[in-house]
Amino acid sequence: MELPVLTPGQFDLVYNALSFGIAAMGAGFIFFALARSYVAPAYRPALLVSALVVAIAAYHYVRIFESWGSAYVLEGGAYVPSGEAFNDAYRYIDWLLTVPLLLVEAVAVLALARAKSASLIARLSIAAVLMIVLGYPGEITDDNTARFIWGALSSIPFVYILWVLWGELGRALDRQPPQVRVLVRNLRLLLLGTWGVYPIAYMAPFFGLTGAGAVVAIQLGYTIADVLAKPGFGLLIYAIAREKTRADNADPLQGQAVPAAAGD
Ligand SMILES: *C/C=C(C)/C=C/C=C(C)/C=C/C1=C(C)CCCC1(C)C
Repeated sequence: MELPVLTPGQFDLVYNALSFGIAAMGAGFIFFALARSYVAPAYRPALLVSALVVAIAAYHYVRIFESWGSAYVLEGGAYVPSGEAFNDAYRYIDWLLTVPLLLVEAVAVLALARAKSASLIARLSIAAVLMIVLGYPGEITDDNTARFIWGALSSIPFVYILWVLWGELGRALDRQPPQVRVLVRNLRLLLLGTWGVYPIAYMAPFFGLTGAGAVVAIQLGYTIADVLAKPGFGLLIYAIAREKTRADNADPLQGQAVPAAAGD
């Protein structure tokens, strides 16, 4: 999209949101890397994937932040395009890598048989790649008709992913211990609630927002959704892993305390 002139308030809003994105992803990485030792070994791969997701996102947020800063110069009290492009591709490349990993996390909580998990991950990942690849041409065009058509095409795999995950997570509810059930239910709502923000932010130009308003709404929407869908989602996965560890009666903290006491 062609960059509009921004007021300092509009420029700073996106600048600060992107900066917050870096902090949230970076802190998430440290948390998930350290939290691994608080869950049973069976649940560690899910936390490792959470750590990977936020590490990839932290890197891309640094690049988006830099790109935003160099796309504008302050001139006579307004932020005007510097002539350097704002690179939206960082976001889409980030999604291409992190969305399939988030799907792996979601499927991991389902605790399905290995073959069923693998085929589910494969189908959902193909749909995720289609969703992102079809959304990109619409994201970078100034033509609203083209934006609408690409967005509609991208929504087909999007609806498929949410439909399949909603159903699978629902069926998984019955297999969970009672304390875990409410967390899986929340995970399902978080998934729907946060993934739903992306197409809404994408459609900002159709809600009467033009120029500066649309650019700011899109960047804010994607950043807030990313923080909830990556570190936020990871935290809920961690909570589920903790509960399951307790339910399996294999709390690694107790496990560590027992041999130490016995050795004294
Ligand atoms: C961490 C990043 C995540 C979870 C990204 C999710 C992205 C989407 C669900 C994007 C969906 C889109 C549509 C459904 C239509 C318009 C184009 C997209 C790509 C914004």
